Amino acid sequence: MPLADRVRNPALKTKIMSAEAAAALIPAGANVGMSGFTGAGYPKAVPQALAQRIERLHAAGEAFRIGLWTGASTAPELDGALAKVHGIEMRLPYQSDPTVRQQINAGQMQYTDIHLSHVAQLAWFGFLGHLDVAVVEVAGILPDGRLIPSSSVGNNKTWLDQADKIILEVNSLQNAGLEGMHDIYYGTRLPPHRLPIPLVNPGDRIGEPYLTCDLSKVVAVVQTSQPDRNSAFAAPDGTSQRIAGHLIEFLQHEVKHGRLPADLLPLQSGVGNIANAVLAGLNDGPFNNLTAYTEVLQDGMLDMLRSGKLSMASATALSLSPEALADFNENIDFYSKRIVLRSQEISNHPQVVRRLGVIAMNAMIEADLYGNVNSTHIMGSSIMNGIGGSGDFARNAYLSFFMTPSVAKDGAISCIVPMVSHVDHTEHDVEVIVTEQGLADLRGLSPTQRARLIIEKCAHPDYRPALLDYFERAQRDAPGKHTPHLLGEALSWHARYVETGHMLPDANLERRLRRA
Ligand code: 0RQ
Repeated sequence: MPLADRVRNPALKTKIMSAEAAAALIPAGANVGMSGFTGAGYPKAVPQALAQRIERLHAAGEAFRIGLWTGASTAPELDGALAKVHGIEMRLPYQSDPTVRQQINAGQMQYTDIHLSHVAQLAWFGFLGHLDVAVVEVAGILPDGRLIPSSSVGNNKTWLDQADKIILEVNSLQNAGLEGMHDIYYGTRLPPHRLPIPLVNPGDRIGEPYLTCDLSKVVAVVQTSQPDRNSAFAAPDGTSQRIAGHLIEFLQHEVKHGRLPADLLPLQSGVGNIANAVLAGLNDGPFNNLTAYTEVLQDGMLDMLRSGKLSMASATALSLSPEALADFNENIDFYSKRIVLRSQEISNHPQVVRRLGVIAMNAMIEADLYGNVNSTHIMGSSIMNGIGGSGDFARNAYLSFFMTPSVAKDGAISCIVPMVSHVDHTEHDVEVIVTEQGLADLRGLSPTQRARLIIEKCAHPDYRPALLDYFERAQRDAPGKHTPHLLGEALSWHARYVETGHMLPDANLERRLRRA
């Protein structure tokens, strides 16, 4: 559809202006709710124009920063551009941008890392502050003013409902065939008036294909024609393939023992290399007629839809490489019958995740001997990305996997440690831990039973003796024998890395460090 035909509402046509003019409508100190989820469907022109404006104002000695709220991560044109000019005061609920990360960890930017399903409710109750402006990318505007959502939905419904002013970016490069793929549920009520969400199968449509907003709040319509981030995925490496192999073998074992149906249960998969390797493994694996109830639909899921292994996928965003996007655009009629894109409060809703019995598969930074998982922090104090949707799914899933290579930084750090340096998922939410070494099924086990299994199955052989040594001494010397810890020593694993650059797998380390 040509650019001019994307804005079909006469009143909104009169609001068409340049990105610069639209960016000038955002006041200093505003909280701005922007679209965007895992590099899909984020506004491209207005944030860059805003960044240029901020740069000019800063050069003239004027203070100008905003609160930036999104669905999840965005891209260099949004997070990157605004961070580079020091234009973000507060960021929420998720990020994965190197400049944003650096400024958060330097204490120059506030960051509120939130379960993605919680954001809409927090905004509705005003806990995040007042939302001044929404900047939302759409694929088109219908004659009656309804909005065709773009390649992600995220929190757009909430931002459009809550903001005082709305700026729409109409991106003509988004496939016109996206129309009809979305399901926007307007039935959410606030407590105590909530009703069950009427979604019982991953592919159910319970809402409408369009976003709506109060048209009198729209202050600008900006036309763009720019692609999403579309990062390429690295081909699965040996480590990821081994992790995927353990996981798929375990699923087969569960089917054999009648604990999972032959077509499994709806899948949730995080993003990244390991997740993609698992999906590639499932695509070549023995299971058929699978479904997905997930947050992000990446290349691996598209492959499974094409091969017929996956019959239906529900998500809130697409996150595709350039090759996968080309395939998606070419075959959009095929995919639009098999993909439903929803608001993130529904794609990640605890009620629905529990009802469907989702199989959650997420990556982590480290796990400890008792099954607590750190997904967000490096060495306990520096943020990597954020909890994202991992908690929404892990806590409520039928089966919750956390996966990591057994070591990081070329073997200098063990990803299995005595005590995690930061806890995102507690021992109560983590059911299966997988590394390339093996898989530990922790269900029904006590803390000490878990510790033995995690060391035996998941730890790298270089670190196994030191972990076992710690565990045995903790069992002997800890005051409590339920979750035995030597508190003074537990986190010294991380301190050792900071001091020595290597998390020495040697139980005599302390003595040696004292001698050095
Ligand atoms: O560092 O970037 O300097 O090389 O952490 O690790 O191995 O590249 O793994 O990209 O799959 O990310 C948990 C961060 C894994 C991600 C996490 C270092 C490592 C590297 C990244 P470098 P990898 P991945 C749905 C689900 C939370 C959100 C979530 C994530 C960097 O999966 O953000 O699950 N999850 N969402 O070297 C020190 C360790 C380390 C370590 C890894 N033990 N100690 N550094 N690293 N382990 C999707 C959404 O919610 C949108």
